[in-house]
Amino acid sequence: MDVNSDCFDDILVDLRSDTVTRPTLEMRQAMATAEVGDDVYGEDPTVNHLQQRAAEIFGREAAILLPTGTMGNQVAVKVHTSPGQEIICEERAHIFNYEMAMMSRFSGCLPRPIATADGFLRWEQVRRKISGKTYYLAQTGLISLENTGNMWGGIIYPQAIADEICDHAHAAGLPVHLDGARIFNAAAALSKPVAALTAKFDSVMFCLSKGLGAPVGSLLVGSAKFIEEARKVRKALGGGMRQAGILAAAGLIALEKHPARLHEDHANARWLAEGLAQVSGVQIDPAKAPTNILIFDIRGTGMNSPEFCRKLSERQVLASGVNDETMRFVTHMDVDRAACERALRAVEAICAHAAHN
Ligand code: TLP
Repeated sequence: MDVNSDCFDDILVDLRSDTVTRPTLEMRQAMATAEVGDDVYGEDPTVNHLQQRAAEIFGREAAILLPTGTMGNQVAVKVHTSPGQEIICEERAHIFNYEMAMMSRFSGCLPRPIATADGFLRWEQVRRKISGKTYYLAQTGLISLENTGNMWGGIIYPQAIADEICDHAHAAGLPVHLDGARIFNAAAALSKPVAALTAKFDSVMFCLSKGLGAPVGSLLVGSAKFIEEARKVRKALGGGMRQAGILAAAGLIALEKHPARLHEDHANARWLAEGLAQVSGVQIDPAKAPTNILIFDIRGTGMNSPEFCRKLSERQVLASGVNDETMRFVTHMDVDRAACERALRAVEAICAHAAHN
């Protein structure tokens, strides 16, 4: 029996997130036979191998495995900042909206979000939000960017804009962190190595558990000194795992093999976006969805997102609403073109039905 099969396989199309993928048979076999040790002692050979490969691929001195992207981002925030500082990020950033206010709770920092028209911070906007050196102002401690931009529809930072922010920030003595949960999607779409996209950042977090399809795991990469500090903070957060080689074994397959297939998810997303753009009441610009995430407006359908999701689920399609008026579809390893076709037919049907009522 295929260990991945379950009773929903034939009917359910799950577009809620690329986090929903289940490990492949190859991953499960690698997990079963992984060499392990106690990683809190630094003795898990499979974890060490994964960390070394991540550091090599990103052209960095060191890397550390963490259970989640959230922990990776928050460990980076803690290492880069001191309590009472501010962190500049974009208004829809994951680090600001979906990480349980941990910048404040754990690092004692105040987020300083900036609204943008297109999801990309520009140096000029950032510059204006950097605190003056007056003694009574909370000082800026960190700038954080996100690539791809999740809630902006998987958009890819133009390299020159990201580089300019990093260069000026460094000149001002400020570190820049990258939430690169889906940086491999950006790299695949641009046919560029992740190292080239991320070279100027002080630290990069990326996820194995999104488009790369691993069951668990994110890595933080940076200088040896930064990662040494990150190891202490990870432990403080309860993220010191023991025989984590079981997870790293699946992660290694995700890291080495799965970047090469991300273009399939992008082609499926583009195909879906083009289909959705034809549906009356749905608004999406396929040209603005370069990777695997589609964010689209459903106001014209007369339905709100909970209703839209409910009607889709009645047709065996799972999706999530970003807010009342906006939906998100995410393509991934476990949805092929046929599944995307089923999802599009479901959208067409519920919208046609809504239009008649
Ligand atoms: N994103 C999840 C949800 O939390 C929204 C998703 O389904 O997209 N950075 C970015 C850009 C992310 O999209 C996510 C997860 C994270 C960080 C956090 O990763 P995890 O879920 O591993 O903590």
